[in-house]
Amino acid sequence: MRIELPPLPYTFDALAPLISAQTLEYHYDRHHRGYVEKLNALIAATPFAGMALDDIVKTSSGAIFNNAAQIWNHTFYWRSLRPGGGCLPAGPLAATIAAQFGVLDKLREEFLACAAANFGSGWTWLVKQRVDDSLAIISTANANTPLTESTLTPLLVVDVWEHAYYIDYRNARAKYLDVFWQLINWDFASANYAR
Ligand code: MN3
Repeated sequence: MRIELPPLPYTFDALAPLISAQTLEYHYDRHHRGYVEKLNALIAATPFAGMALDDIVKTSSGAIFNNAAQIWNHTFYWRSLRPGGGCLPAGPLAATIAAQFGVLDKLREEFLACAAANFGSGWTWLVKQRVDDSLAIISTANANTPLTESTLTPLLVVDVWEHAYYIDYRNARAKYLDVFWQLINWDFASANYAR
């Protein structure tokens, strides 16, 4: 059983002009697909062949982990974005944001500061801490992912690897982070929180 590349949930030009079709084409069709192809080559004839992607991420290390986690993280990232943005946190997530941060702009400020400070290549996540349903903002390096932490439920993620923004914004990560925030799929995050 091959690990499959999940379909992009929208067209390459759906996030333009904030994130260009060229960026999405490279990011999805080359980077994301590349991790899938590498993983399938790496796991052939190993005990990981035939395992579900989540289980590979949770039980592997080294190159197999890096490629498997990058597949999972990218699939989660595409779903964290929504063409046109335009929705807001809802339900229990909205209530927890209000209780913990007061206004959404305060969460924005803290999230974007964490993402800006994520040194090198990595991911910045909004997560639910299962112990008390509180929110936390965490950065992970390289392919690392909260999927491996049984105490955390990921809600949304921004990819801060340079390949996510270099075509559109060169080295200006802050400009990319600003457009990321405009495109967040809060319906996805709210559903993850309520789970
Ligand atoms: Mn990426």
